[in-house]
Amino acid sequence: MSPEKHYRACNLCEAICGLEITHQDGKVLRIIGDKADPFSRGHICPKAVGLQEVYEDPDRLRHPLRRTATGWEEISWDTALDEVADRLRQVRARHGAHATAWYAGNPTVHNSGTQLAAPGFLKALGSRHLFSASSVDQLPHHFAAWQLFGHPLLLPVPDLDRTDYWLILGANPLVSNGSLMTAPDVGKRLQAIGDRGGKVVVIDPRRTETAAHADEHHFIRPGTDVFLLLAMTQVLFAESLVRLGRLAEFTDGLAELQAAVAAFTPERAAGITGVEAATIRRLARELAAAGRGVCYGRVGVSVQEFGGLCLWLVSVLNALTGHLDEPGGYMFATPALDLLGNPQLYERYNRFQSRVRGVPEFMGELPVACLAEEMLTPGPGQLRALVTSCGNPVLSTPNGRQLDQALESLDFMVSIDIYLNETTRHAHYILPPATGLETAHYDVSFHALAIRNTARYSEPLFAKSPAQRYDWEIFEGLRQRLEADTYDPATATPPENPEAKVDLGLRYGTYGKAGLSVAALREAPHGLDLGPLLPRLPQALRTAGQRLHLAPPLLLADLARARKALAAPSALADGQLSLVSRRELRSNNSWMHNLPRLIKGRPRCTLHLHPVDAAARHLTDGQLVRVRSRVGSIELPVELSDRMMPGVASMPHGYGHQRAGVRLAVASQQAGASINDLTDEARLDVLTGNAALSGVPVWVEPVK
Ligand SMILES: Nc1nc2c(c(=O)[nH]1)N[C@H]1C(S)=C(S)[C@@H](COP(=O)(O)OP(=O)(O)OC[C@H]3O[C@@H](n4cnc5c(=O)[nH]c(N)nc54)[C@H](O)[C@@H]3O)O[C@H]1N2
Ligand SMILES: Nc1nc2c(c(=O)[nH]1)N[C@H]1C(S)=C(S)[C@@H](COP(=O)(O)OP(=O)(O)OC[C@H]3O[C@@H](n4cnc5c(=O)[nH]c(N)nc54)[C@H](O)[C@@H]3O)O[C@H]1N2
Ligand code: SF4
Ligand SMILES: [Mo]
Repeated sequence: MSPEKHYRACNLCEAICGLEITHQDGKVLRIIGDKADPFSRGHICPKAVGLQEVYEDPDRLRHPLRRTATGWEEISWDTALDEVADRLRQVRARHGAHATAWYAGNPTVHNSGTQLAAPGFLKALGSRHLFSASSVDQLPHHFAAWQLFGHPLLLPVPDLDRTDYWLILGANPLVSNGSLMTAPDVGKRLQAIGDRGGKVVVIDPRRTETAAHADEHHFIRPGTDVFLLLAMTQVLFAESLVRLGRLAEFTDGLAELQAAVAAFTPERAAGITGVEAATIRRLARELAAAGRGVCYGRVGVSVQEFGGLCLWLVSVLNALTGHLDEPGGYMFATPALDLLGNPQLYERYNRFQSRVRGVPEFMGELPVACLAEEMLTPGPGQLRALVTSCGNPVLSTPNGRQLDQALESLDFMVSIDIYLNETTRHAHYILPPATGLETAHYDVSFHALAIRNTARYSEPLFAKSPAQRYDWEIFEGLRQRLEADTYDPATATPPENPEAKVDLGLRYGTYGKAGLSVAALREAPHGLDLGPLLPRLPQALRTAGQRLHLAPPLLLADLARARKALAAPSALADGQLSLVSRRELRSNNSWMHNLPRLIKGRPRCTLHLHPVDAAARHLTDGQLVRVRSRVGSIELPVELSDRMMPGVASMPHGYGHQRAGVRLAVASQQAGASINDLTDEARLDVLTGNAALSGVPVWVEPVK
């Protein structure tokens, strides 16, 4: 056969770039950006080749594995699904449905098969012990959205292409390619802000790649953004800069908000944040004065002790300056497939608490920072089994070593995953789905978070082998077996293909009347542009009476913690540094380090340290150091960088592959160390349940 071209969306990160893949006889010849994709306009990043590398990776699992006394053995799908379902039933019979936990990792939302089929399986599983990567990531965004707008999935995004002022806190979109903001080619869009005379300001304890392309950058002490945001809010009131505009008609809580922030002045914020009072004041004035402006915060302000307050204040600042729900401001997408469901009041909060620490449930989930203790603490209700899907919590959640040990203590564990890695090595069974180029895909989540309204459907490029199963077939196979007392593959109904759900969602969605469906998207292989973001308030609000709540009681109450922290800042002990994470362009969380073309080059798992902090410890560039925290210690080389704020150290997350039993030939050679052997499961944003991964107090010393 001669070479052919295939068009699909890259599902490796939130930017959902269109790809043009040239292939021949089942082999990928070339991957470039799809210039005809109206959204990504030909942009891709180096990770796009990862799709080919995952497809070809000899370490990627293609058959179900069963653990035996002497090692792993390949078994058939029917045997695997039967035995896994039997084991899950046994745990349920002996210890009850809640004795089995579920952990869903990040690729869940990059994978419509899993996203749409896992809920049916979870219903059949019947456990309330549901955990996910959300509680080491964006739970504070959901919490704030629920409190302000009435639904955790009503997440506003910066309207990048029309803004003239972009204030960024704790995000590095030039490297991450954007998060909770689907915007392929952030670089060009950021450049365009400058070209039209606008301004970009970055607040980050590191002078990041994004900061290097911004007009202004300010260091901030990790975990203190809440005081900067409170002070900016205070300034807006004190200087009569509040302009609610159109929102005034349906907004509540302005007076309560004003009273609540009154004491948080820029002068008080300056001491704790390290950002000068005059700068804080000026930033508030600039945001207020911007014709089209937006304040945006992401992982850095979410994974900290005041994540919920930070994300609330980000929306508050946009609302008070007239930028919420306005072009160029903080807007809501109008997705073709809307996950919000029926318009009942959202009440999934604190319906139950975790057994050991008593932390409230939110969105049907418990904080993953509590997962290990629920396994290790004996007593009624102790977790006995675990199902993981698309996740590597041993490397991605706080105090990963503790979880590593806890997994060994389980009666049963099954992982739905494509690799034998740091987490799945503890499983009794691994069920590997077909993935990436072998699957059909619709970005259920990311079209809803995109800075333009768009829709795109991807067909599989290569057929999966007959020996493989799709993720949705695995979930449906387990669901049927758990639901039926006797399961007979001969008479069972065939599993429902998620394509039918996508199609239904599209046809009943906003653009359904105009003919949008899976069939229509198949006719548009480069994706459809459905236009710029449109104002959606108050109609989109899910609060009682469709009111916008600027001063929700749960958040106002949480300010007590901030007041306490301001009165008695938790200073670092003598010699301690504050540890934060960073991302790198050629890596993706923990799971793309086995791909030769991406991992090649000099080792990237290094500790960045300001020269002043290095000198104080007599450290030279490249030297091996030991980093210690309350929970553990790791070793890695140090890299001096004046891009770091003095007193702050940074390293990437997702490394630490040199562990017995992993089957990652390439990653094991560039193993690195895991930052989450240092992060502390006790550090939590107690309001939202999100782990406080940022600002971990650590000691750094030379390895003798
Ligand atoms: N200290 C620190 N910790 C962090 C972060 C940080 O910044 N600092 N970031 C946090 C964030 S934002 C996140 S999202 C989490 C991520 O945490 P996790 O989601 O737990 O970790 P990932 O590394 O994304 O693991 C993805 C897993 O999915 C598997 N996988 C890949 N594709 C597929 C597929 O198609 N199907 C299936 N079934 N499996 C697949 C991979 O093999 C891998 O095991 O980490 C968090 N942890
Ligand atoms: N190349 C690549 N792309 C990715 C990923 C990846 O691993 N690699 N992961 C994907 C995932 S799962 C996600 S969630 C997104 C995340 O996307 P982003 O939110 O853009 O994440 P980061 O690049 O980690 O940027 C977070 C920034 O916060 C800063 N920071 C840390 N602590 C604080 C603090 O207390 N205050 C402030 N103001 N800043 C702080 C860090 O220095 C860092 O620069 O990226 C996604 N895209
Ligand atoms: S930016 Fe994200 S979506 Fe685009 S090519 Fe890179 S990994 Fe894929
Ligand atoms: Mo994430």
